[in-house]
Amino acid sequence: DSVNIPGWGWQPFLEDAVQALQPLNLEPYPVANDFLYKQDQTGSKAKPITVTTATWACKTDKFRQVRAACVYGGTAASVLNFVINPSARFDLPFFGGDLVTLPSGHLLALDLQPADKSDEAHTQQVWEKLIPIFERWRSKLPDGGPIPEEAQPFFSPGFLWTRLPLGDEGDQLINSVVRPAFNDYLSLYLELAEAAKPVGDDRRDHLLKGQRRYTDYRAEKDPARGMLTRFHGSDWTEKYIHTVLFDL
Ligand code: DBV
Repeated sequence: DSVNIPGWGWQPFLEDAVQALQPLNLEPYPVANDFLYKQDQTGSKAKPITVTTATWACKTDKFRQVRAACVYGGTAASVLNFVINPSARFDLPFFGGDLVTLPSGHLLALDLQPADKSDEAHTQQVWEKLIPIFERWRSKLPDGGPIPEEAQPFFSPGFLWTRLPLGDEGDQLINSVVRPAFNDYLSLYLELAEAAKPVGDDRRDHLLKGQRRYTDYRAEKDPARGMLTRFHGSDWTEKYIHTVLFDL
């Protein structure tokens, strides 16, 4: 029902998310076997490191796809990339969480990302509720620094983005700030989804177009491409990105 990779540090976050989704009627979201659990060796011949990429996915009546990409390669990498893709029948943003540990430190991103940032009917109600939550947690974290200009259309003003050092100091902030922030963002998202009413065909088509722009951008610019290619090869990685991670 969840993912179990021995030693994987993001397990509690995925368990919180799966728990929060429990009240919904979760249906299976099929993922081909080769992408459900992929294990390879990386590193040198003398010091091989086993890397595992596992995928958890489901859907509901309002969510086209809920999926977690979980990567664990010991000290080399540990990632939870968690995305909720709403059905275009509902005027909802995406839920996006990117929790990344690399030898250089932690990179943490949380957001409710718009399908169309310029559309007030799509953004205003979300941002009103999101910004107070964002302010509360942002004040407790260092800023993650600039993100590419071209990525701006896909982020909300509630984009929580930080880099933390490895070790006790980072771990403390992950437990006391990042985990509750993740849960606050997710519970706001689920609250918005619960209240959402189906939209008409024209609105659906408009939202779908925005969702496609977002998904195409994420697939094209996936920052994990290099890492996944190193771990599992380019054929597997391209298929994973296009048919599982960003499959709209
Ligand atoms: N990012 C993904 C998927 C991943 C993943 C599917 C399966 O979209 C991991 C794994 N993100 C990942 C890795 C890195 C980042 C970085 C491995 C480090 C890349 C590296 O340094 O080699 C947020 N993630 C990033 C960066 C940003 C985001 C801004 C830094 C990019 C850079 O410095 O070039 N990802 C981005 C984002 C969301 C997201 C806003 C949604 C909230 O998932």
